[in-house]
Amino acid sequence: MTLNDSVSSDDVRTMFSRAMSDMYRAEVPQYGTLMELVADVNASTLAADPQLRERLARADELDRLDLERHGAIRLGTAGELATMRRLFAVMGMVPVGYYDLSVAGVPVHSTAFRPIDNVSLGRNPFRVFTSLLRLELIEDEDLRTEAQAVLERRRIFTPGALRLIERFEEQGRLTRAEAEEFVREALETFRWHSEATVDADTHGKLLGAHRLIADVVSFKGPHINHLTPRTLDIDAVQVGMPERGITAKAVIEGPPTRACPILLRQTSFKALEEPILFTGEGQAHGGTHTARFGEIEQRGIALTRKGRTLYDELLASVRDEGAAGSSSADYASRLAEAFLRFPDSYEEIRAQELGFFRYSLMESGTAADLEGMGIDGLIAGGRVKADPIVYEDFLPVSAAGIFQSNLGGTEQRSYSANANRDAFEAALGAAVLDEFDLYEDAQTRSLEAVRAALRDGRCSSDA
Ligand code: OOG
Ligand code: NI
Repeated sequence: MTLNDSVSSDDVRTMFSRAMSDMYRAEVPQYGTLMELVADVNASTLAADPQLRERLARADELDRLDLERHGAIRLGTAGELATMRRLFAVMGMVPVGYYDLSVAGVPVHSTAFRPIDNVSLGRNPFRVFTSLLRLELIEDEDLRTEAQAVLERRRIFTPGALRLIERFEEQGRLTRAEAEEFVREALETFRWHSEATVDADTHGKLLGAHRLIADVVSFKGPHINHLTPRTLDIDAVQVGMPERGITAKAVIEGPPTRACPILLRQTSFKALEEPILFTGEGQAHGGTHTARFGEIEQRGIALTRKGRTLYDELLASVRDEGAAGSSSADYASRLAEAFLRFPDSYEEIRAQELGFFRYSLMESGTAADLEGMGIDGLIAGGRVKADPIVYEDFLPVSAAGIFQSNLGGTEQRSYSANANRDAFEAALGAAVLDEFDLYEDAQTRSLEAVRAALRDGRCSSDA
């Protein structure tokens, strides 16, 4: 194989995320409507805010915006998770973060597969929120044994996908033809299958244990359950959805509307009710299943541990007063009020070390400038820019809210908090990376680049 006919993991990721988007648009028509709405809102937001456009361009976020989306899947066994890790590795996606959702009454724990280096993120930050079902949380022992047996029997990866994963592991890359075949084969795992692997009776019992358990156990594969585009103005999308015939979730998850967006805000619309065919014979065994939905998100600055602690505290203070019982307008105003304690200018966020920034040198200078003025002096003088680093990850409380609202709203089970990261990593066959370390690293590297550029008398952008 010559380097010419091989493709990079970044390219395979983009091929795959496009193919996934096309497939989902065909399967869930409202996804297409949503994509159009988001494209319209993003275009008008950028037109109205040239500074935002300039900042996104500088951060390499402008070109990736149209491609940017995340998906989510739910797996049934440790073996599935371990192979999924190898499949995503072909696309340069590695597991970042550990999320315990049992606290919120959802019997799964999760990670996000995503690219981690700046260049790859700039090309296409495609992420997949990946959950592993915790069968040990099913109380009924017989049902647990049955669910396990059903899961052990299924094969969610095609032989072709497995062969190409091995090929990638041996060669370190794929040829273009192999990559195209890989994308086709890998897509099969994420496709919707309307034939269930269980009979109607078992599906009913699984539903009784938890809707999510039924969603994982009853099917041939981990159908992608949503695909989420990134908007620059989620409030506008929330307002625009009903106008295009989409019924949005009542409240936006995450922080309130702010001048300087932090972390992640998300809203979604209800799952489709889809016909399924249970095992056993004949038409009488048809039924329906709701699993797939639409979601939109707006991303803001990644917070430091200190910033995240403040975020968690403020959010908890509002939710403790009872989010579910109150009206959505009341929740929004209480949220906005609580978050008055979170500084809403990038200067203040930086001064208090609440968020991560990427530094770039706008004008060349000398090493002495840095010593004389310090980084803050150079920023004040407009010679260095500090741009917010975008949050690339997820929020467990928001994820739980999205799960809940799409599982039918009334689903409330309580499992005690029992994070088990060790068990998750054992299933995964690898450790998950720490998101804070990744952002910290990006910030440090940008500062070092500014220092080096000053020393050499260049601008960062000349590098
Ligand atoms: C995943 C829900 C989490 C998000 O954006 O927080 C998620 C699921 O429903 O499987 O995708
Ligand atoms: Ni999502």
